[in-house]
Amino acid sequence: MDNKAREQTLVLIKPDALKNSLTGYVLSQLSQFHTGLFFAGAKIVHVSKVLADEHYFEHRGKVFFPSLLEYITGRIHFPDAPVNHRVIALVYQGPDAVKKIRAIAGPTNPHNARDEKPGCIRALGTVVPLKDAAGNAVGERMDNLIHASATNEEAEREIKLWFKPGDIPPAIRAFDVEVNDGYFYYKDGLLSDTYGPGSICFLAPGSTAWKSDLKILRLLLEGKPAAGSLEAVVAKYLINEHQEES
Ligand code: FUP
Repeated sequence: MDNKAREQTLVLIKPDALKNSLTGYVLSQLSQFHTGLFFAGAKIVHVSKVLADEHYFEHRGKVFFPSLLEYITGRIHFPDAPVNHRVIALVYQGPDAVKKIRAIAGPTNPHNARDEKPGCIRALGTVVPLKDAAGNAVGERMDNLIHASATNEEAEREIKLWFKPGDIPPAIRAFDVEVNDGYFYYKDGLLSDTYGPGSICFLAPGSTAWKSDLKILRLLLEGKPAAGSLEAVVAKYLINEHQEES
């Protein structure tokens, strides 16, 4: 397979799409028949706050950020049903995967989507005004049904954030992997290569990991700066390991 054919993109079917029973519609819109792309990976994910924060890290500090995290973790649409705090994460693969899926998803803001591209998926979303304690409008949250990677670089970062290599069949993996030869433990935001009470072993010798993750972990163990955060590496290993308090 050449590099073009290996192109991958991440799609998240968000909690508002799940609540409104739009999963079938989204999958149909994105199907191989319409896009020429095929599934490389799929999983149901209980979105932890750490995973949400890493996924949307470029929006940290913006007025809508806290509400965006509440939304993607499912707390907005299922306030009384933690069992429904989940999204469907998908990897699509094939030539121009990023561009094709973004085109079908449509503009970020559902109001713009309706004006500029009626019929796109996000045209069925909604925009919710955000207010401060005094009731003044301070921004808006866009409930736009699906996430779709915006560039190939973002697709690589996002796929490696949501998926372990083992979630994707070896023959269709697009990013380098390595068989790990060390122990990596995590506890309270700290990384270690030795076990301590309460720490979680998230990678053991013999398991296959993204090469770039192992590079980050080895540098962090040596106390050196790395190309990514510990949380961004660990978050995927903790996916579906426990249910967070709502
Ligand atoms: P996109 O790549 O289309 O998902 O768009 P952005 O990265 O710009 O935004 C990420 C998410 O933040 C989108 F789902 C929409 C949301 N957002 C808001 O809720 N309010 C804003 O003012 C801007 C973005």
